[in-house]
Amino acid sequence: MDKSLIFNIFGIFTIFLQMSLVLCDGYIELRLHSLENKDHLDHGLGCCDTWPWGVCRGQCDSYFKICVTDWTSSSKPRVSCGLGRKQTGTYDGKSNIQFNGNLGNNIQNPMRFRFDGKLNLFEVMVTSYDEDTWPNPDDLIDIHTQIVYAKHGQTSQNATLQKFDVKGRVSFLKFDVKTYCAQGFTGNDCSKRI
Ligand SMILES: [Ca+2]
Ligand SMILES: [Ca+2]
Repeated sequence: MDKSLIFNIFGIFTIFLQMSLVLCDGYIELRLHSLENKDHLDHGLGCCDTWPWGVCRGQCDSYFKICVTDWTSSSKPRVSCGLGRKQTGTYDGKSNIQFNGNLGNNIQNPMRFRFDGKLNLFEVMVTSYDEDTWPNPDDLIDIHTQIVYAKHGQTSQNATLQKFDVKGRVSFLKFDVKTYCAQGFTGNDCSKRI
């Protein structure tokens, strides 16, 4: 067989493979705004910490685990964190927090998660804990979960901001989410190449 023909076939196959691997491409941007846990409670409705004589210390040492899961395909397990997971630093002695641009552990706020398939529906789950000193295990404070219908913008600047105020068992978490196409992609589902 002619060598150039083989190269052409190989080239076409490679391009086809690349196209079939990346059909859509974009980002989820998640910004934490504030946490309100007025009574400094943990998930069992007790104090996060108590002094040795049994009196509530009055604050939690809060940190957060963030888990983003694609719900577009029902075959995927719930809360697989397939789109990404992160853990913030600890806010020592703080139960009520106004988040700034730095969440600790080298995590910027807003956080950015990449998706590379059709994304219609996803779950944002934020679990908060009270950090304790060894040998005491950390206490679960709350679980905030929100299903989000994606509204893809073409860029971060023109994406629709979706604001949420999610009530957990003992606290409220405010955050917002937007989704948009990666550079080089466009369309309602970020599947068209520019
Ligand atoms: Ca504790
Ligand atoms: Ca603690």
